[in-house]
Formats: sequence, C-alpha cells, structure tokens
Amino acid sequence: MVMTKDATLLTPKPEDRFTFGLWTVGNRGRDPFGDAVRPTLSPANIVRKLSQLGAYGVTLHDNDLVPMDATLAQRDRIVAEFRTVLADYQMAVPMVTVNLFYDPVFKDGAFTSASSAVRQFAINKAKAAMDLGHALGANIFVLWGGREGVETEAAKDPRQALAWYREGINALTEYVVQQKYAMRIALEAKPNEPRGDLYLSTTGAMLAFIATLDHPELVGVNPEVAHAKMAGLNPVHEVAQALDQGKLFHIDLNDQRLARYDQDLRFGSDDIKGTFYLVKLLEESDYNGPRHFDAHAYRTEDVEGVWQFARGSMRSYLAYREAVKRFQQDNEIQAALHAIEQMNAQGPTLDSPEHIEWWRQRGYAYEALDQLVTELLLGMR
Ligand code: GCO
Ligand code: MN
Ligand code: MN
Repeated sequence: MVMTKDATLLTPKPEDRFTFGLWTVGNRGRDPFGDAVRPTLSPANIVRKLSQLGAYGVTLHDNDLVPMDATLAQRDRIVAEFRTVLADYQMAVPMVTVNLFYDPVFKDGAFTSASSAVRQFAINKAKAAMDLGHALGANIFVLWGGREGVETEAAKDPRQALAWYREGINALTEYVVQQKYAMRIALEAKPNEPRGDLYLSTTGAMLAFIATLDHPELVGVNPEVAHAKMAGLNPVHEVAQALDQGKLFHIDLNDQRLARYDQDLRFGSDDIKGTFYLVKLLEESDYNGPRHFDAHAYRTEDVEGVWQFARGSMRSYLAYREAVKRFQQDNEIQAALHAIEQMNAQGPTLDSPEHIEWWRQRGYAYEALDQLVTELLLGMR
C-alpha cells in the first residue's frame, strides 16, 4: 500500500487558491424545518480563521457584508474596515456576487420579474454589488438566479422571461464596459430550489444563452457540482464543456447525492470517484482560478464542526489532487491506458467484412482499468 508519510502534503496553502463564501462557513444551519443552530460569525472572524487554516480568500454576496438598508456612508465604512482585515490576514476577494433572492421583493424573480420596477431595482442592486466587488479587487462576478423561475407556467411566457433575463445581463456587461471594470460575469445554473423550476437550469443551457448576449466575451459560467447532480447530470461533463468553450470562469465545489434536495455537502465527501475525475479534469486543464467551496457544515455541528468542515474541504481537494498524481504515476494504470491506445491505433481500417468484424469482437479492457482506479482510490495502490 502506498501511504503518504508527509504530513504537510494535505496542508492547505494560499497558492492552492482555496476560497469560501462568507455564507458557507457562516451558514447557521437554518432549514425549512428548523431554526438556526449556530451563532452568527462576523466576516472579520471568518477571514481570520480561514486564513489560519490556509485559505487564499473569501467570496461574498453584497449583503453578506453590507446590510441591504445601509447608507452609502455606512457601506464605505464597512468596506474600509473589511479591507483592513483582508490586508491584515493577506486574504483576497476574487469573486463577489449579488443576493437577488432573500428579500421578499424578489419572490417572483429579479431579472425575470414580470414587473419592470422590480427588474430595474434588481439591475441597480447588481451594479452596486459590482461596485463593491471592484472596491474589494474581485475580477469575477457570479450571477445565480435564485428566484429566476416559476411554480406555475401560467404566470409568464418563458420566452418573455428569457428576454428579460438577457436584458438584465446585457445591462450588467454594459456597466462593466462603461466603468472599465476588470470584471467578468460567471452565470451559475441550478435546476430547482428555491423555485419549483429555474430558468436556464443547466450549465449547458447557460452556455447556449451566453451566445445570445451583447457581450458574450465578458460572460462565462460558474458550474456547481451539486446543481448538476440535482439535475441528474455528470458535473465532470458540464465542467468539461465549459472548459472546451473557454468559459470556465469560476467553479462551486461541493457534493450531493443524486435526486435529493439541495444538500451542499462537504466537497468530495460523498461521490469519491466522481470527485476524483473532477479534480483530475481541473488539474489537467488550464483553469487556474479559485477552487471555491460552496457548501456548509452539517446542521449537527457547532462552530468547531464548521472549522472541521472548512479544513476538511481543503484537505480533501489536496488528497484528490495527490490521487491524480498517483494515477499519472501508476505503472499499471499507465500501461493499461497505453495498451488501449495501441489497440485503437493498430486496429484495422473498417474496409472489409473481416476488418469490421475485428472491431465488433474487440474488448476495451475498461473493467480492468476501472478496477485499478477503484483500488487506487481505496488506498490499495
Ligand atoms: C445555492 C447557490 C448559491 C450561490 C451563491 C452565489 O444553491 O444556494 O449555489 O450558494 O452559489 O448565491 O451566487
Ligand atoms: Mn448551490
Ligand atoms: Mn453555488
């Protein structure tokens, strides 16, 4: 058994670029069936603790830091104080997002609200969140349309809703250009929750939508593992498609069992093989953005459990990354891959019945290959 003796191997470091949303470790365990079970953690507290744990930075919704009813003067004071904390702990804010789902004014959507007054309010709120992101040095602005959806199709024509959605995003890219912000927008898809059905429910749908925007070059995606699984999809393929199109601007890492409510499990805690292939894909790609965790601790946990959750998220990423290296260095796995490659290269052209029959008869040896990967992930290689 190849076991690592190097204790530092799983110690997170800023260069690993691990980030957490303030709302993730700050999650108080509220759910539709029960109230908060943990105290509020201040942003300063979160930054200090995450930096001690080896994170690179934090991300936030506008209202995770600045209350929705704050005056401009209050906002400026909060931002100035927060910047001091960030500098003290050498923590970055690479991504900022906007909360367009919590306040009851957004109960029927923000950019897709049937009311132009609400749509305009949402656009203004998003622009102010971009200003906040700019002030904190963020170059990615994530847009997750939490309430952009319906319970009943009788409510709106989905084509109209998409047109409003497009107008909203076009207004934001226009603003980026006008303000000369070094900021790109990353759209995050989710199939459902909190609405019955959300528009543009998969990363693939988002990618197709981006092509219809005024400034497609400024817009990419922020795929989330759990959201793909909620839709019954393979997150590895979603992320691969985003990479293929040069659109992987950011990523939300967590875990999720298929066909369940939005679980937001600790990264890599459930689907070990799926997570392995996702980390392999990321590490073998040219994506060098943050490894952003969007999950939260079990509701059973106290604050110490939250820090175990944060520490575990990062350690797991590093453990999967080590497994990828072992995959790349494993002689038997590489020999198996090579043999498959050879067989593909040396197989005859399909120009005669015998040659076609050769391809019909051949085996691909993927069972043996997968078994090697399984044993590697179980620590037996
Ligand atoms: C969710 C989403 C959110 C977003 C966040 C950033 O399922 O609630 O994943 O956590 O990622 O709001 O926009
Ligand atoms: Mn989510
Ligand atoms: Mn997310």
